[in-house]
Amino acid sequence: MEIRKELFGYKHNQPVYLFKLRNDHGLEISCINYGCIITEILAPDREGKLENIVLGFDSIEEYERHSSPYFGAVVGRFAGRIKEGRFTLDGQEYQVTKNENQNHLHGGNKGFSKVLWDYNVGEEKENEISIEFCYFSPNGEEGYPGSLDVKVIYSLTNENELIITYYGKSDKKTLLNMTNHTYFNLSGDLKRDILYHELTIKSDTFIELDRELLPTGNLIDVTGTVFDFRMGRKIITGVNSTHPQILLANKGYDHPFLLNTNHQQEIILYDKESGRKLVIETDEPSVVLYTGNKLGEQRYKIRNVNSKNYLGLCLETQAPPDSVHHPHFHSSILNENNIYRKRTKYLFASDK
Ligand code: FUC
Repeated sequence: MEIRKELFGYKHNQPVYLFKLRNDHGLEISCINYGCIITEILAPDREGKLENIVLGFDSIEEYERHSSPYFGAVVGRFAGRIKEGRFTLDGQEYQVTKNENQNHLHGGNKGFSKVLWDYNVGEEKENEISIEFCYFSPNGEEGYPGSLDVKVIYSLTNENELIITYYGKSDKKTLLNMTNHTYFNLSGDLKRDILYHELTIKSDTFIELDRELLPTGNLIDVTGTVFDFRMGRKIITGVNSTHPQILLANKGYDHPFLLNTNHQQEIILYDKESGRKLVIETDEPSVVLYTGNKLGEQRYKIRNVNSKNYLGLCLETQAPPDSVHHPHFHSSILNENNIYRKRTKYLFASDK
């Protein structure tokens, strides 16, 4: 197994590095220390052919120009939306950046996804290589309370797993809810869109959204709806439906699902044509499924392919959005000097 480091570009005259983690089977994860962005994942199809299965760019300029889809980035401090960017902790009111109309989204203007992180190549273990990214977020950054230290570790194993571990610690009570915003497309080198990908999610319940894509607070039973992924379902069956929740999210999914189990193959994405299969296990309480319903709004190239809706889909393992306004949701409050630790594992398999 090996890690290679290359210069990727410059941000404010500071070098941005590209790290390529490769295991003995040729599986390769590329990431940069700007936003901890995963730029490329080369994974085998059923014949063993390695092709890229994520949306990403080859230059820092493109990531800056097209930042709104958050390709491959770690988002935080808070993944998802906070209504009006306002919340109260211990009687103290806080206003965080309103960067999507009147609401807060994915940590604000820069958040964690548009800043440079420090990096360390992890100690090599027998079956695993890793890269660690660290960031210090000062008290008040984007309006959030507390000086916060965060660390994100990407580990690649010889079992074709990527393990993402997130750590955080704040000197003041705050909110923390990080995720990775990779868009997967298992067809390989973006040959097709994701509409015929089949997705399984072990979830009985999803969170209803309003027109601004904020949770209404209602938890809805998936039974008998296009939100029932328990037995597997092709994305197109939902996108083509007239379910009001699908129409409101720009003809697609952009919804949090509460997970029934943890660490038990709770999410499986499968592309029949290539045979690629992605199996996700997490300790997070929910996953936001976003099917790229807005990727066609602007015209640009993603590695020679025109951006368009449904070119990739995100499986954002995280706690539910806007939880500060819904006491029955899993809380994302991090107490002073407590340790935040979350872990999600992605297995790149095939149906062979
Ligand atoms: C997801 C969605 C959003 C959004 C963004 C890029 O997490 O919830 O609606 O547009 O990604």
